[in-house]
Amino acid sequence: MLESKNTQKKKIIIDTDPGIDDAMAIFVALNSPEVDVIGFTTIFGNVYTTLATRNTLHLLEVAGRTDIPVAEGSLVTFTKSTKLHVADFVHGADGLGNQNFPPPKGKAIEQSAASFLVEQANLHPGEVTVVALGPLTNIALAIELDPGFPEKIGQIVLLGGAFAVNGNVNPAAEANILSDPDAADLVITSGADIVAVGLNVTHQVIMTDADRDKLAQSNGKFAQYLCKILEVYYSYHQESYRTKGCVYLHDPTTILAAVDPSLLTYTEGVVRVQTNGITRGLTIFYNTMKRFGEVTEWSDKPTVKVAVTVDAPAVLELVMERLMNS
Ligand SMILES: [Ca+2]
Repeated sequence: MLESKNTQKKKIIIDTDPGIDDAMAIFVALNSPEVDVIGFTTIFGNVYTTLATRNTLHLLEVAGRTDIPVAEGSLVTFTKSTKLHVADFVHGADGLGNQNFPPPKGKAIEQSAASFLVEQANLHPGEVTVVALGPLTNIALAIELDPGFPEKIGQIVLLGGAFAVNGNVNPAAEANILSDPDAADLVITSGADIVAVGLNVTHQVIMTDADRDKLAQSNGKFAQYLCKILEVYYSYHQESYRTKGCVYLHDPTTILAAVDPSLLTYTEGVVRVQTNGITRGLTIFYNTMKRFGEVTEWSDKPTVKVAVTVDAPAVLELVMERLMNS
């Protein structure tokens, strides 16, 4: 009976690098009745991949959802580079606010992230949404493993890019894209049904100190857990953005774009990613209006949807509700 109910829900796989706002996004997803989280894949980004795996397993133990498989992703970029950007100054050395949680009891499955993604896309063609909250390496590897993956996957909702705004690692680049621009360009031009949620949108969704107080006062287990790890994330924002008492909700906004796409509006066009030079990681959107006189690097590439506006109060309200009623 539960089985038949679940088939009505959107199946999602979360590709993640936890990460404090990843933790928040994972909890929101697990407490969203509209979706059925059928698996996790892990990737470097906020932390190295092995720590991302450990943190994902840990978060599933906190949530009491060790039934969901976790497949470990690539340890290196798509071009096999081991020179990775990790963001311990944003999330703490352990990725989860320097809380030194005990190691998880669970283990990742004996299957790579790319192979798991391909397997699930073949099992449920057109029905699986991948929500990519980190660099796009695993998705690019899935496409390399099975060139039919873009057609078989239902949708890829990705957190990445900075469309007509500055990046968050440097003026050009957003962190997830800069961490593996080659993978990002391959995925975004693959022809898959793609929704890109960039900084232009996620910077509008802000959690304040007052919201954090509400979490602390609620009895929700996710809210209580997050209050333990959020301090590092608030400190980073205060230092980097010269703001006081507020943080951006990048990953939770992206999860909710998969849960309820009507929370955002979108435009459609071709996106290319700069893979070298001082603007490495830059995402350039072409709205396809102008017919250029010459063939460009954007010509004949498939279009993607790019989020342009967000109902920020509604997103925040949903995040709060799902963390507090847990
Ligand atoms: Ca993330």
